[in-house]
Amino acid sequence: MKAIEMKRGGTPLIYEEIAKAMVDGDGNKVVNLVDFALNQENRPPSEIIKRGLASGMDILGRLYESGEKYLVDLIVASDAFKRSIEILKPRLIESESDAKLSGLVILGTVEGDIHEIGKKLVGIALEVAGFRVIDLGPDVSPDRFSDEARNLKADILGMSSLITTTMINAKRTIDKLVEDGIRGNIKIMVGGAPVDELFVRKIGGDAYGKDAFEAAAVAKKIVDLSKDKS
Ligand code: B12
Repeated sequence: MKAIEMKRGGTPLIYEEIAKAMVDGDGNKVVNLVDFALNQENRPPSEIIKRGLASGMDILGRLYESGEKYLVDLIVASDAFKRSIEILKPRLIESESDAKLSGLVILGTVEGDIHEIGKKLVGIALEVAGFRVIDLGPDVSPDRFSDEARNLKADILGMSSLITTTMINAKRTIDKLVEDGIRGNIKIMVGGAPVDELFVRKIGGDAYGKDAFEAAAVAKKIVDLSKDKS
């Protein structure tokens, strides 16, 4: 592959090329460009995610909303995103990992919602920050969240919701933790595109994170706060 030139002003074109290949639905090209950016150009994995993959997915999401792209385009892009994460993950953890264990986080997408790319990125960012992460996957019921939280004695529960109508299942999960008597033992973070700080506060959560990198910073903060209290 030819060396990737720099845009005027020094912005590497490779990120735009990754985003464009996502939008064009060329999954193999996305994966090849990610591999090239990482291994030939030594670009930081976090930048490849933010400025390439997530940026492409954002553009695609808007085109889907306006009817110019279809569900099948989202599926192709999601598959390329997930394959790219597999390439980037070992390097992210090796280059940026914080050696000491910060605590145990269980993560999942709320009931009724199958979106999981954002959650996977949050999981990686938390591992990089030194947390042990157990990912329960998508479409997790309040009962299962509560059972796992109790059995695993998790420090933090992270819930993701990408669909407006399923956001309420984050509240149902918190209610279930209260009902099971374990709400006081665990900190709760909620995120996902339609979620905001106000919503998290209203449903009785502890923290909101706007993206994977903020999620890791916030997780460290709430774990430290709970340690200070004990
Ligand atoms: C990719 C995608 C899909 C893929 C998902 C593949 C997968 N395995 O994940 C597929 C094609 C399967 C899909 C299906 C559907 N989708 Co869709 N999808 C998207 C799209 C384009 C991108 C989502 C994404 O991956 N973004 C990239 C990641 C990196 O960003 P992110 O998810 O926002 O995550 C970041 C932050 O939010 C945050 N975060 C996320 N989770 C958490 C958790 C915690 C604890 C914290 C702190 C932070 C955090 O950090 C993440 C990383 O930085 C969005 C549009 C959009 N712009 O969001 C629509 C979108 C979410 N989908 C939508 C819809 C409607 C659907 C379907 C119902 C469509 C249908 N008719 O079948 C189905 C869902 C069925 C179901 N029951 O779940 C709507 C939701 C509308 C709404 N507000 O309710 C959206 C907004 C598109 C739209 N505008 O119409 N989708």
